[in-house]
Amino acid sequence: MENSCLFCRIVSGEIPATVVHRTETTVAFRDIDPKAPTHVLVIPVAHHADVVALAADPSAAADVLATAAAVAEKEGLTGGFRLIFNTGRDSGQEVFHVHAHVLGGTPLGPMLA
Ligand code: IU
Repeated sequence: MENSCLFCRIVSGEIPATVVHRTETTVAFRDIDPKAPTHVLVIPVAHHADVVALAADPSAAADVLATAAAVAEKEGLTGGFRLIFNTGRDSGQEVFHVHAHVLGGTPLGPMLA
């Protein structure tokens, strides 16, 4: 838990979020500025700045992926979905507590259009 980290404060419940799924090691909540009909962020409870740091914690990484899959099922994304980890400056990453964006609910088109 890092007090200055917004997503750590969502994990602790100090900052409200619309949580759609929670496990012992992960939390999934709706993005406040959704880019698709379903736009959920999946985060590990443990603070890791980005996916490079998450990769050093294979158990947490696997849990994030399993929660993303559970969210897609719960949200009824039977047509598929997109999973994005923005990582570092060039990606536009804004929040430095790793999060997987689960996007779906409509055909999303080519990723880099
Ligand atoms: P990024 O991958 O770091 O660029 O994405 C950060 C996301 O976090 C972005 O889609 C924001 O809309 C979202 N978000 C949020 O859901 N709740 C917040 O309080 C803040 C950002 I700040």
